[in-house]
Amino acid sequence: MEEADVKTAMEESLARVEGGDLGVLKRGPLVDLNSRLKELAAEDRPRFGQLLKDARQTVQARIDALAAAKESAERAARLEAERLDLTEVLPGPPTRGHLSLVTQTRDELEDVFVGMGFTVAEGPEVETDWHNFEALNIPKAHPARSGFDSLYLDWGEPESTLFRPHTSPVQIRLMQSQPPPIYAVMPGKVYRKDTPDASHNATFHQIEGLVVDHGITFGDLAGTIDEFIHAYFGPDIQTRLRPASFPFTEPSAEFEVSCAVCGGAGCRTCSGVGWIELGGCGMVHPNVFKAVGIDPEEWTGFAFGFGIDRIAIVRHGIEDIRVLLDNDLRFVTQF
Ligand code: 2U9
Repeated sequence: MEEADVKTAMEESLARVEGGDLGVLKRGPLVDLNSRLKELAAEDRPRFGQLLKDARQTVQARIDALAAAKESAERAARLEAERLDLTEVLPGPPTRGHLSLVTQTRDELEDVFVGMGFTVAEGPEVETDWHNFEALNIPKAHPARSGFDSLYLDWGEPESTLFRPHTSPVQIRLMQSQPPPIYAVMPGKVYRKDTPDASHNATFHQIEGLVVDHGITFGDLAGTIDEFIHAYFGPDIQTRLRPASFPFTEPSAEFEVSCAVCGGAGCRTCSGVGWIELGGCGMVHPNVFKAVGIDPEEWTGFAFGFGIDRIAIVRHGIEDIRVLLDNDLRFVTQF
């Protein structure tokens, strides 16, 4: 081996690097020379060893430079491809955002109930099986459980924790945290394992109410519903109650309003019947009171619940509930 061999091997290696072979120090002429070091006389080996090392360092420096250049070119290309032009200036005065129709409706409903002497309570969106079902007189085997299409979390025991499918567990927490009398509404987001259609979203908003006091009757319930419906929809709307069945109330009822679109004559919005079902209500079941340690012999109460999204589309004559979540500006800017 001559010094010239090292020089030639280095030049060839550099040429291969320029040609794109960035692995030339793993398999290439300098590697071959290195393996021939042992053929040299012992006194020559250190000198050639050093020469080869210097040559490898020169080649490695070029490899590093090329790799860095390649990476920065790729990055520049990626940035260019992903570039967003945020400089567009729309003609006319700047537009301002506003609260969504659902939030506006929730605020209006809260105002109505606060005006009637209710407080507003909130609770967690992820609930325990006990707060959501057991305490509400819906034990494990109850057929109503399957009707909730619940979304369970992979957390703790199987089916012990879920996204709440209604805001009723907030009433349970409230009754546990303070003694009666209670006059409260609970608005909030709820989750069901539903396929969205024109009248259902899988996530929607409810507002429920709870009154617990001495001597509360079904008449108080009917009067309260009538009052808030007139406060929200205006004086021309009629309300009515029809018998229903819920595990957490007894007796139970559904409440309906006369169709705002046709005035009760029958149209597409009310499916020709002149009435639109808004929600459910009833007298709090004694088992629910027992679960939270309230004596059902001393206290009575009523509860009601309805969808905020639903009441908003009825009030504004919107045919498809899904537009509430679409964020389509043609819809959003109308409210
Ligand atoms: C407690 C006791 C009783 C709340 C009630 C309903 C009937 C009801 C649904 C209507 C449409 C909600 O938006 S919706 O899916 N609600 O039918 N809710 S009685 O009863 C309670 C709640 C809590 C402790």
